[in-house]
Amino acid sequence: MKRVLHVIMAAALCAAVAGIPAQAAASRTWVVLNGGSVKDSSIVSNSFRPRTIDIAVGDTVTWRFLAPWTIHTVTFLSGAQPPQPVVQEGGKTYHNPEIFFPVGGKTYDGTGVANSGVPPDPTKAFSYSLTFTKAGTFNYLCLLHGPGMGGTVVVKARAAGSPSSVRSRGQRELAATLRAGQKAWAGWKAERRGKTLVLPMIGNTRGGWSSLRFSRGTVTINRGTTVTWVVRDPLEIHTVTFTGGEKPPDFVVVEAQAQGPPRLLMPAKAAAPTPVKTYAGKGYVNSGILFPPGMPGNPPTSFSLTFNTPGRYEYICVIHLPWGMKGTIVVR
Ligand SMILES: [Cu+2]
Repeated sequence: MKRVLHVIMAAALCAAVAGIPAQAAASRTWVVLNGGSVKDSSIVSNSFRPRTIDIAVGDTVTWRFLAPWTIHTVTFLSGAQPPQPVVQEGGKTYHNPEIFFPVGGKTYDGTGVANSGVPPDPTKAFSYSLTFTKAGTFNYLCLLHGPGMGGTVVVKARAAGSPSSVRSRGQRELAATLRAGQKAWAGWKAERRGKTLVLPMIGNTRGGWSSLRFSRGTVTINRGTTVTWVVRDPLEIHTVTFTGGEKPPDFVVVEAQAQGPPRLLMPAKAAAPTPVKTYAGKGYVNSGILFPPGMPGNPPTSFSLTFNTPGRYEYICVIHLPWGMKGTIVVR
């Protein structure tokens, strides 16, 4: 009996000792790629790569926001509702500071909000790190592109993979994401419906990519044609804006405050539609913000203009001008 007890105790001791290296292993840092684009920014990754990672309690995840123009957030809401995109103040519209500025500390235990905020200088690389102190499965999203742009961190007693293999998996997944977007974009076509030409703006949640272009090259139409731009991308908002020679409005205007963080104005000029149905090259004409299909409240997803006057008309998306989102309509 005594002997049996010794064997059991020895086995228990072995198990305990075997458990020690896992618990005492140095905590590790895992990298997740945030955003990224092809060279001319025509296709962007609106995804986290890898989308799901397994880590151990005490490990850190670093999200690398790939420069330039990775305007995303990494946000753990712990079940809370995402903040509204804009707030009204004194008759003006502001981008919600709860989205744009960081919230929370350096660790996350599955409770409260942890938000990276938007990179303060989107021309430069940026990173955000969180150390996970409790086991669990934690979902996060980009507050600007979510919930279609989301990811999961699975925190266990120990992690199966290695940071280097996860890092190369992220790079492979990002490359595949951009290739899928390029392939879809290569097959893009305008759609003719009688006297209307439809220009779809495309993207794909499952694929994790968006196209930031209006058309493949110049679109040539006969006078009397109506062009309809329509957002079919579940991840992005856009505008169709003919500036008529004016300086394009910014989508985010930083207003410094005497104290605290700056306010981020969304100028009405950029966001609001102009009540114009035809275009002949004069004046400022704007679709206002066009939204992905099927959003709550059914905000506009498309915009139409009829062109009766021959000419060459250039337009932009005021949101994605830094990515080179411009188009040209030639009317004959
Ligand atoms: Cu756009």
